[in-house]
Amino acid sequence: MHIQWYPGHMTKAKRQMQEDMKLIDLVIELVDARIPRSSRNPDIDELGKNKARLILLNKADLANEACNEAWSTHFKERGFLVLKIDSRNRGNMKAVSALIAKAAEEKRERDRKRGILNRPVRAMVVGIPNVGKSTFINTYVGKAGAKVGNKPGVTKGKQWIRLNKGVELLDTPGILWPKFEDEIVGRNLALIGSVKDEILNREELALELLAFLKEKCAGELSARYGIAEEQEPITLLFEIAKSRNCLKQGGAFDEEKATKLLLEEFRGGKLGRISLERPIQS
Ligand SMILES: Nc1nc2c(ncn2[C@@H]2O[C@H](COP(=O)(O)OP(=O)(O)OP(=O)(O)O)[C@@H](O)[C@H]2O)c(=O)[nH]1
Ligand SMILES: [Mg+2]
Repeated sequence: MHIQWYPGHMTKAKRQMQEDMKLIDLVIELVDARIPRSSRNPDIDELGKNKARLILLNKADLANEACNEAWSTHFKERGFLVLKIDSRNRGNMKAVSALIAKAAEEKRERDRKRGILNRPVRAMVVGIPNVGKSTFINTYVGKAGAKVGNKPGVTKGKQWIRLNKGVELLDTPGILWPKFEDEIVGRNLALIGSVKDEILNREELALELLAFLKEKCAGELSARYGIAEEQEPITLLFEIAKSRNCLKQGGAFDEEKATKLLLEEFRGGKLGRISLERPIQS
């Protein structure tokens, strides 16, 4: 499935991020724990190459726990400071603070040598659309300062959130990249809801999800919808429409409604904690 979504505000946002890199000490990169590979913007490594780096595996509550562990190890082995979190949960934020402090040690040392005391750590929060950047900032800060919404493209411009914890956070709009090298990356981003739904062929996406679930997560579809899994994706979709009584006017089964329902339930974790990617064994 060929998917591409790079609206104008993302080009602008990327330019702005490049500009703001000069002002910050640390890049906090949120990736989606269900697709840590596909949700890493390749531009970030280049943009943040001389900065301290932190990776948060966000929405870890929606991803498979064994995969979360494997991904944490994967990124740690590559020299990143990593934490898996549910950004809506305040209880996770103490560990984040500790990690930010660790990431900023070098900066503080540099400051000390130059006689600067207590200059706050400035961090830019980056990541793909809808990954939870604004939610993370609000929970970390303890109040709703940044606008949040369950669709991609909610944050349109940058916004500094100043804290009295010695940290300043910069919220940024989620950005994608002009071309996905791999079609699977586009598919994965669409499945978790980081691509605007209006540009997608949703039924095709649902069929790809069904094929994936049937193969990699045996039992989940039958547990949720009471259907036999050994059927073609298109039949599975029809079976879901049947089991959930998705009907058109006149009584025919409505695949479009079933598509919507399936994608929403997957995105909301109703089908269980499902990771779409595992680290490649090296
Ligand atoms: N289950 C779960 N949902 C989360 C988590 N973090 C954020 N969300 C939800 O994800 C949706 C998107 O959150 P936002 O904070 O607006 O995402 P964003 O990265 O700022 O998005 P843009 O501004 O569009 O780039 C909201 O519905 C949040 O409630 C998490 O850790 N777990
Ligand atoms: Mg936002």
